[in-house]
Amino acid sequence: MKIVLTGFDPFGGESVNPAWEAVKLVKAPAGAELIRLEVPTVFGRSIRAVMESVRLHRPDAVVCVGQAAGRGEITPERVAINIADASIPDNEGNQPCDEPIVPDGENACFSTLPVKAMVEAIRAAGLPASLSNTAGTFVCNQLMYGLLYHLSREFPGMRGGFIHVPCIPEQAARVEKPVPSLPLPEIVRGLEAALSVLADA
Ligand code: PCA
Repeated sequence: MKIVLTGFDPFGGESVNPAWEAVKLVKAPAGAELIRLEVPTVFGRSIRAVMESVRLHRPDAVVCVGQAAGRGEITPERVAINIADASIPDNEGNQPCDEPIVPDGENACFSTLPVKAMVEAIRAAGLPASLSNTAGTFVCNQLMYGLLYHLSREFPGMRGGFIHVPCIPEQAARVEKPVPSLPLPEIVRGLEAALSVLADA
């Protein structure tokens, strides 16, 4: 099986994004091939970059990964909503307010990844995980929505979805207020556990 695995680049003044750092290190599950892609934290461009890779590689599944500062667990996302509402600018200065991602799109798209089994697999690996019911309203939610919107129309049957990961301790060490974090090797292990579910399915 082939899996496109994406991670966002640093944003919001950070110098690293644990999502891309982890994606670079994740080992493919037995019998699977991983295609890794660094995605710009930019509205619109991120969807185009991921769909370009999907059209080129025709994978069995697409798993996008992003940073969720403030979360202490690895959180597969259940749902993406059709709204872009940014509290900070993206990496090209875009800051949409209450804008639909796809003007004629459905209000929400559900992940087509086995999200609950992924949560169980991450926990079984000894790491904190829970199912999230909101991917926010910034670039991550927008990418997840755009991915699922396009997959349902162009590649029905191809699985897709999103996983948010915590900050790493090196990021938490640079700020005054307490931010939960998980060391990078643990994030990598958690993502490997999640992907193993896909390979076993
Ligand atoms: N996290 C942001 C965008 C890029 C990333 O890694 C988000 O949760 O929207």
